Amino acid sequence: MSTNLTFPAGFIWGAATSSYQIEGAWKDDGKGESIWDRFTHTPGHVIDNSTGDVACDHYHRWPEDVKLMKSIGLQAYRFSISWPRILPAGRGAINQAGLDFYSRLVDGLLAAGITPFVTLYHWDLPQALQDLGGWPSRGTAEAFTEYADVVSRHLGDRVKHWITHNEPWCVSILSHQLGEHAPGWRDTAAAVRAAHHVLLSHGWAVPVIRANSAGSEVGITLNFEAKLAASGSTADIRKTRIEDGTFNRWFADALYGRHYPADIVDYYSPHFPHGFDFIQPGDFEAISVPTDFLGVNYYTRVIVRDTDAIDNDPQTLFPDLPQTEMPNWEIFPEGLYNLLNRLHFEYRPPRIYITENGASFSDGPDESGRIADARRRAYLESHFTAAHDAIRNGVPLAGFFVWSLMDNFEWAKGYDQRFGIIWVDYNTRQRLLKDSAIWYRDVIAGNGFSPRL
Ligand code: GCO
Repeated sequence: MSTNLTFPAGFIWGAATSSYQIEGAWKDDGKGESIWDRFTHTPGHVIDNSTGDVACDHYHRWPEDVKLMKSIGLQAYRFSISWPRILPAGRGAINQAGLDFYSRLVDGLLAAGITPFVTLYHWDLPQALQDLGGWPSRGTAEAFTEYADVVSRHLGDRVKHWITHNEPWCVSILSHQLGEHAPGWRDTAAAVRAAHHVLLSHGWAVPVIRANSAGSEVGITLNFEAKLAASGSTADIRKTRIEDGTFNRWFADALYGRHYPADIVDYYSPHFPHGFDFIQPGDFEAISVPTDFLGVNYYTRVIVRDTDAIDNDPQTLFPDLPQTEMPNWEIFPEGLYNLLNRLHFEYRPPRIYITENGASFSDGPDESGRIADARRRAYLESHFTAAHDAIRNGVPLAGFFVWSLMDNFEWAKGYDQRFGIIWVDYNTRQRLLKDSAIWYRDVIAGNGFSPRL
């Protein structure tokens, strides 16, 4: 028997994108260079050496994109602002054309009845600030606060939902320790400093945004992965705890007033022979400023095995687990349920939005132009169900943003991975609704759905 899953009244259904992944127009109308422009223009960083120079050309096609959002019935749209479009040199002179672009977009969304959720930083740091040291340097946190001030002063009358940062783990560890994202560093100490300054800049920006945007909600988006030890061995369990700590707890603990977790401070300390001297008095108070919501990005689970431990026994083998087309991204909706409960019970954010969840599947148009992406629909359905279960369990989940509104530039994976509920033809830039978008339209209209069992 299929049960109708109805969400609470007022639950917000949306979709998400980010500036560098969709806008293109990388040097139009006075925009400055970003670290992603520099990174993609340097061969070897992106799987197919593609760039976001044109991407989905959303910068020019946004009116059509807003129409598509309206046709799906989206209630909210999460997008990010390109910092170097607003402040080409990172600080100082304002590029009015950049502000005007976002101002028109916000007006267009509001006219279509779509609530804008603005992310201030989704990774496209002005290259000029990178040249001064980037996130490992404290000055970047000051610059971010000025940037947040400029944007919220200009859009704050109409934008009432603000996300300071998207995924500080990616900004810091993935980009500065693992070298996979811009600026491509491999320096653990720099990565930990970057993480601190990203969090600090969040803390400094929140009161500034509040002052400029009366009655607004302000929060931050973290990415979480479910981490599971591959076996009951001491080595695997220890490694899993460290992965959970560096990925999940480091950020949430600091934001919710617990400073950094002691076990991970120990873990990082060999990289800081002179101590964590980049942490200054007052920093943790700033970082743990109360916020209105926590944004949660969730995609997958990671099974952790300590391959360095020589005597790592016993070994447990997992059967083939269902995956999306992102290499090794398992489909694990229970992880979302567990995560939402964990966040609610451990950190008590007043409200949670899932600011990203979705799946990469490459299904494209058949001869009639139909895109039968049944696997994406099934992925979303299972994760919506997990979200519904969490709400029933008391989690204050207030909205769900599907990643992504449209196929786009998937960072180091280039255009190979398609996360959109809208298909983008990268030759013509034509857009087509996939079946998942049509199904999502019905979910939104009915504020729920009947799961296919
Ligand atoms: C992230 C980003 C998105 C990605 C998405 C799929 O989580 O990496 O917020 O920009 O495109 O997550 O990988």
